[in-house]
Amino acid sequence: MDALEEIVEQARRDCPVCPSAASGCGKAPKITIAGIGGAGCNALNELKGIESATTLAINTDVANLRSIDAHKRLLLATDSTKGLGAGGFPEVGMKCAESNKEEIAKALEGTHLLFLVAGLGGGTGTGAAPVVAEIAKEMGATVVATVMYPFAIEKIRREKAEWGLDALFRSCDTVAVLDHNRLTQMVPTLSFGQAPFVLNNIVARAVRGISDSITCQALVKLGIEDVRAVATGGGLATIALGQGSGSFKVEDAVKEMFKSPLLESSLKDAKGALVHITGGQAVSMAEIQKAGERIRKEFAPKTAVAIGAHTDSRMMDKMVITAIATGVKSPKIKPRETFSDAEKEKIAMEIAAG
Ligand SMILES: Nc1nc2c(ncn2[C@@H]2O[C@H](COP(=O)(O)OP(=O)(O)OP(=O)(O)O)[C@@H](O)[C@H]2O)c(=O)[nH]1
Ligand SMILES: [Mg+2]
Repeated sequence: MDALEEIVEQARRDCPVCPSAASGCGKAPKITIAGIGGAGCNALNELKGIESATTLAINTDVANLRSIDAHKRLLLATDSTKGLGAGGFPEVGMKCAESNKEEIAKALEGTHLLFLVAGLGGGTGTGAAPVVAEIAKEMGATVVATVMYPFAIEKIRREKAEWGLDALFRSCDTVAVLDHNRLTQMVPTLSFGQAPFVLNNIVARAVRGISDSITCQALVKLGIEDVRAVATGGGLATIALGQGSGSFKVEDAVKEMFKSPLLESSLKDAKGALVHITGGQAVSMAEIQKAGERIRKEFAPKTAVAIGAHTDSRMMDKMVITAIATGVKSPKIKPRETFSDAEKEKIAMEIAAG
């Protein structure tokens, strides 16, 4: 073994799971990941132990908040909701957020980049997320919403989801949509009950990957300004994952990623992409570079691609890629105008009728 090989061996042995764990994240930009409503807060439980961002659980439902492991928890309390949730009414969720603007602003203080996570179709996530986004934008943060879209059979929820999307497109830089229907198309064996947990996990992986790449001593570090450049005016986005191991890990991981956007859309036409590559101990820097080159080649030449990478010693020979692709087009998501009073009334009556 020559000198270089010996140093490489030693690095392999001593390399911590996340280099940031040993070095600390220093004076990094402040990233907040806010879960809003039941689904958004549940997704935060998948981010236990995260150091690169502050997790903030926001809900009108005190019982759900108690079950969430987050750095900060904020109850949107009003006299009418009494900590029992917004009952499926986005307008109630919106009012609760508006009545607690100061508390929300305080919880977001100093944030440069905000990831909002919510399930659309209920009252709190749908109604409060756009208000939280507006507050963060006023404070100068870049806001990326990652939202989960209801199943086709949940007709009333979908109408509310469209209402929420419309508001989010107005208030956020980027709105990444993950569609429950698309997931169950991609994995037909998945049950109705399992799908939400899978999406929570995917959202958590994607935001954690980007966050770790910005604030930690990543193998390939993402600059906050690169992330902001891709996210600003990003419009409709989605998330995709790919993985591989063995001799063709790079080819397999990249191929899977481009095949697997969690919203019916083509990643190749994306305006921008925030990509995070995680490689196990046995994955070489050359393989990570090769993956980066391949990813850039697969996207259209105009796509602005920002790539970060980490080593995870628990993964050995495996490579996992997560991407948030912005500026995509989807036949399913056509943000509509805000509902008229008559439409809101119609929806309220349909909900009351069950
Ligand atoms: N992906 C995912 N979706 C969920 C989860 N929980 C609920 N959902 C879906 O997300 C949408 C919104 O539900 P919730 O988040 O429970 O609603 P909420 O925002 O808390 O609103 P209220 O309960 O009315 O105050 C619905 O379509 C649910 O089916 C979850 O843990 N993960
Ligand atoms: Mg709820």
